Amino acid sequence: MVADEKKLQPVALTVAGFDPSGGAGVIADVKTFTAFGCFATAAVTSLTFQNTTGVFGAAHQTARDVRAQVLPVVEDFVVTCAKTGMLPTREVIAEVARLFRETNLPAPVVDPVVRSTSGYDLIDDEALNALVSDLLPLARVLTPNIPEAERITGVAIEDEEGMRRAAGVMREMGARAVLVKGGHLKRQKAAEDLAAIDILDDEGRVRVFRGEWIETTSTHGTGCTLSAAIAACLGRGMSLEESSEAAKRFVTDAIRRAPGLGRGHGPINAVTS
Ligand code: PXL
Repeated sequence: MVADEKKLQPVALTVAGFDPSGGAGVIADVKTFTAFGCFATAAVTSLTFQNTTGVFGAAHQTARDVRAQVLPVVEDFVVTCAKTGMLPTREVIAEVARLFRETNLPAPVVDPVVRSTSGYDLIDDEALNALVSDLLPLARVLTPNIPEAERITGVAIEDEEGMRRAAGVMREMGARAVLVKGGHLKRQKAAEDLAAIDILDDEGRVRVFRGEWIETTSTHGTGCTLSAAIAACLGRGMSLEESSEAAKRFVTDAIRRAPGLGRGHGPINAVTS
């Protein structure tokens, strides 16, 4: 019985940055994979130096070292679901795209991480271009927030209509599916009840998710947690639509249960109660 359960446990892989303060990156991903019953594996693309008040620097890993982390895992385990987070350089992105093309890794949830909540650029312009050309076509779904969607598409987003338009543009750029997260809308435009809206365009099928808006500064790691939760749910056999809905609920609960740590943008609590 126990052996059977273990055999059935999906293996999840994250390829992302490391946040020593635990709120974002691979620590958030591993907690989230675990909360959804997946066995967590991780490859680190960048060691960041940060806490809730800011990002103070980063030691990006080489493409070779990222490959050297991922390959042994893929050669030994059948990875059921995967996500990418912070991919800091063009070289790392090209290598990660090669790994997804050349191995039996499943199509990843791609979180196009560009900038930290505190305003630190986690990747450079060249890397963003590579992300669009190399990784966007391989993704099961791309999960940009509003600033990321604006930077990728050049579309200025001020409302739900703008989010739909940007999602459509990213689909035209070759993405199979796009989930545009509306969490930044309220801060940008003080729009009443638009803030907790996310829009999913899955191969042209558009769905709007409306979640409760929680007024808080504890939002560090929400993007990492959401994309990891979507990957985990896909790994458990749920559809992308079901996965997105369950992931949004998980993030909303995690924000509500934030531990209240730190003096800046505090972490959320990505665990099941
Ligand atoms: O939330 C974006 C993000 C992703 N990955 C890592 C981060 C951050 C933000 O700080 O540190 C490692």
